[in-house]
This record gives sequence, C-alpha cells and structure tokens, in this order.
Amino acid sequence: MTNDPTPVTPTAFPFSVAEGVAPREREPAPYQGVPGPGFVNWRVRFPMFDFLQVSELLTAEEREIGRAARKFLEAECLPHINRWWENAEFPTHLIRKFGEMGFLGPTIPTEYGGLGASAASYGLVAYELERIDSGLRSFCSVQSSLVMYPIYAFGSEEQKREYLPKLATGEYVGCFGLTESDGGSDPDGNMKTRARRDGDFYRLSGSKMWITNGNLAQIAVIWAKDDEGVVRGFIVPTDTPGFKANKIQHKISLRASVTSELVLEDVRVPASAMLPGVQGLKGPLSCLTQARYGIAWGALGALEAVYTEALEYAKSRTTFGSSIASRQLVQEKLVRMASDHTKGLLLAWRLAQLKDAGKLKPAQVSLGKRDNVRAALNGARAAREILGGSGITLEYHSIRHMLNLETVDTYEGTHDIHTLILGREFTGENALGESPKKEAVGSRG
Ligand code: TGC
Ligand code: FAD
Repeated sequence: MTNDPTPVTPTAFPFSVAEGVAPREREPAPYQGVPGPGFVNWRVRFPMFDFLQVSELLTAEEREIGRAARKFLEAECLPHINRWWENAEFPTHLIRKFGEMGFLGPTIPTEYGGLGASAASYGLVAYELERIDSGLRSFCSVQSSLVMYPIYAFGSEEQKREYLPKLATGEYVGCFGLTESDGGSDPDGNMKTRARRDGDFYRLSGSKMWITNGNLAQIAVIWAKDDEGVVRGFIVPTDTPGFKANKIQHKISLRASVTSELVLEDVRVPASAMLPGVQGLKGPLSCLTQARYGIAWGALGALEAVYTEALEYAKSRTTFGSSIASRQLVQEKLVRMASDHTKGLLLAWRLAQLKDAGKLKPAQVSLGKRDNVRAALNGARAAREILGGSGITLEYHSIRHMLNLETVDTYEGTHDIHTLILGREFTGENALGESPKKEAVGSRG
C-alpha cells in the first residue's frame, strides 16, 4: 500500500446536464493517482480514503474482499447509478452477480452457501456498495442481515437448508416485514399483524409499510403477534394466496431501491413456516442489530464518495483568483468530512472486533449507526454546498447521496431513537416511553 502523489484526473461524469438529453453512459476515466494525503491505494481505479491507515488493521483476506468489491462496483454500477436513481430503477440483472461476488450473506457459514467471512469483511462490502449508492447497500443488507440472518440464527435445520443457499446465490430475494404504518419506531406497541393458529397452519393478516425489496422478493420474513400476543417470525413465500406487494412510488430518496407496502389477507402458511428459535421483540431487534452494524460501515462509503467529489471539485474550481480549496471556509468543510470519516472508520473497525469476539452490545451498534450516518449526511450536505449550483444536478453524485442518507438516517431506528437508546444505556432512565400494555389477541375473540 503506497501513497502515490500523482495528481488526479477528474472523473468523467455519466452525462452532461448542459446537453439536456438522456444520460450518456461512459466508463469513468482511468484512475491516474490519489487525490491527496490520506488515500491508500488498493491498486484499483479509486483508492480508499483511510487517513489513519485502518486498512493495516485488516487481514489480507478482508482487504481482498474490499478490493474485489470496489473493482466490481466501479465497473458494473458507478457508470449507471445516476440513471438508475433518476429512473427509480433497481438493477435486478445484477442480483445473481451480487451472489457470485459474495455480497449476499457473506458471514453465513459456507455449508449454507455463505463465505464464512469476518464481520469486517461484511462491513467492507457494505462500505463499497454504499460508496456507489445506499439503495444497493440496502438490497444486500436486507438479504444478508434481515432475511438470511434470522433464518440462520432462529430457523430450523430444514429452513436453513431450504432457503439459505438460494438466498446466497440470489436465486431467491427476501424482504423483512416489521414496520407498520402506525409508527415504525415502536414496532411492539404498533404491531397489528396477527398470526392465528389454525390446526397445523397459521393464518396471517395485516399489513407492513416501507418494506425494502418487497416487490422483488420470493420470500418475506414477516413478524406478527400470535394468539398470546407474542411476536413470532414467519417465512412466507410471496406467491401464497392473500399476499400482495404494492410498490411505493414518488420517493425522492433511495430511488434505486424498491420499497413496498405488503398486504396479508388471511395468508395460510404451515406451522413449519414459523422460525422456531426465537420469540418476542428481541427476534426482529436482533436482526436489526446485524443490519445497523453494516450501516455503520456503509455510511462511511457514502461519506468517502462525497468527500472525494468535493475535494476534486474544490481543487479545480477557481474564484477570486485561486482555487476554492485554498479558502478557509471550504477547508473547514473538507476537514470536518475527513475527520468524521476517520473517527467513524475506527469506530466501525472496533465494532467488527467486538462482533467477531461475540461481545458486541446493541447499544454499541446504535452508536455506530447513529453517528456514522449523521456524519455522512452532514458531509453530503457540505459536499453539495461546495459544488455550488452544479451540486444540485445528477451530473455529480453528492446530492443523490445526500437524499439517500435522509432515509438511512431514518430507517433501522431513527437518529433520535438511537439517541434515546443510548440515553437509556448511559443514564438508566427510559425516555422512549412505554409501549401500550401487551394484550393477548386470543382473548379478544
Ligand atoms: P426493549 O424492552 O428494549 O427490548 C425488548 C427485547 O429485545 C431485546 N433487544 C434487543 N435484542 C437484540 N438487538 C437489539 N438491538 C435489541 N434491543 C432490545 C431486549 O433485550 C429485550 O429482550 P427480552 O429478552 O428482555 O425480551 O423493547 P422496546 O419495546 O422498549 O424497544 C424499544 C426500541 C426503541 C429499542 C425498539 O423498538 C427499536 O429499536 N425501535 C426502532 C425500530 C426499527 O429500527 N425498525 C427498523 C425496521 S427494519 C428497517 O428499517 C429496514 S431498512 C433496511 C434497508 O433497506 O437497509
Ligand atoms: P415514526 O416512528 O412515526 O417516527 C416519526 C418521528 O417521531 C421520527 O422523527 C422519530 O424519531 C420520532 N419519534 C418516534 N418516537 C419517539 C420518541 N419516543 N421520542 C422522541 N421522538 C420519537 N421497515 C421494515 O420493517 N423493513 C424494511 O425493509 C424497511 N425498509 C425501509 C425503507 C425505506 C426507504 C424507509 C423510508 C423505511 C423503511 N423501513 C423498513 C421503515 C423504517 O424502519 C421506519 O420508517 C422507521 O423505523 C421510522 O418509523 P416511522 O417512519 O413510522 O416513523
């Protein structure tokens, strides 16, 4: 790993706004050097920003997984992502390739089709995906952490053998239905979806809102309350009669991702579809811990993307006789981005160590998700500002990242919910409030 001081050649943008025509798709210009100090050259087109050389703390295998992911995503996704985002299109043709690259369930053991990779490897995959677009990372987060993880951690051996290999290759896409329309922050208090026992079957009724991959999925992991009012997870094939997915339109964030409402009208599944290994809210919350961990890494990928774009732009943009990079106000913004990225990477790396050691606590993950996502969002807003008027167009990437990160700041627990989780952890006082008293569904007839 060497730092090469050769000046950077500006990236070729996917299309020119001035042309006023549909995006022209081109290969980005070959990478000529590193944008400046703090970039570590992984011998790919763009080097990773890594000011404190955290990559030296990674194993050779972890670095190789990150390097391969970056090379693949640079070639297959970066030249097209602004068009996909503008057209609200998810690249379904890449799902199988994501499987081949090991992006789907990388930490799942090899006997079930995963890579058996470390937590840092999973984090680096999330980082590289989100460096291109939060929607691509979302797709893989849901598949890996919210669908494969619960089947692996709480499923029967039969469920694991039936679903995990297909999910790892991308033959099957999964989605995760926890949130309902009455308030996602309090999934227990607001859960109206019911699973009523009917002999050897369950009948599921209710609806789920804001479900990533909903219209792409062959299976849905649905969280519902049973006759005793206890939260249980069910693997529901989406072609089961009574199951319907409605795509949510007009999103101004995470446009290169499919988000859906799920409607379940008396959906009948065998009792063997229930995840036997967990009950209560800790089932879905354990999945969220996995996904939030990945987001703590992923957000830094987006932060690197906007920092690099703003830095290159600032160096090449001249006002009042010199580059805007020479101005103190611009430098302050760039330094804040670089500083937040550096601290965030150390935080993410430490979470990975704790995770592999089996010592990671949910509140520690809340810190990583909360702080790294907000740092990335603030960085994207600052990058957009440095880009001036050009920054509001899809000729550049920062505004897309900024709009995406508004969602990332909200899903998987809003910024404020994570503040309150941490407040509860540090003070011992619960400022979240109490969910309404749980009642047995069966008693209502
Ligand atoms: P609380 O009393 O705190 O806990 C209930 C039980 O769960 C356990 N637990 C956890 N276990 C694992 N991981 C966690 N993060 C956990 N948090 C809590 C806890 O120990 C307890 O276990 P037990 O054995 O004692 O029963 O429950 P609460 O009702 O007070 O929870 C409050 C709160 C705020 C923590 C929780 O409701 C919450 O996290 N709300 C936010 C909801 C959320 O994040 N939803 C995300 C939906 S999925 C999504 O957004 C996907 S986006 C995907 C993408 O595209 O990337
Ligand atoms: P609410 O819970 O209604 O919160 C509204 C506001 O009130 C927020 O600012 C919140 O911070 C604040 N608030 C709430 N409670 C408190 C409190 N006690 N104290 C102070 N402030 C509070 N869910 C899934 O299950 N699966 C998915 O795949 C999925 N994908 C998503 C994809 C997208 C694009 C989006 C936007 C959401 C997705 N979600 C998914 C849902 C997401 O997790 C929820 O939007 C999120 O948990 C917040 O819930 P809510 O939108 O209902 O907001």
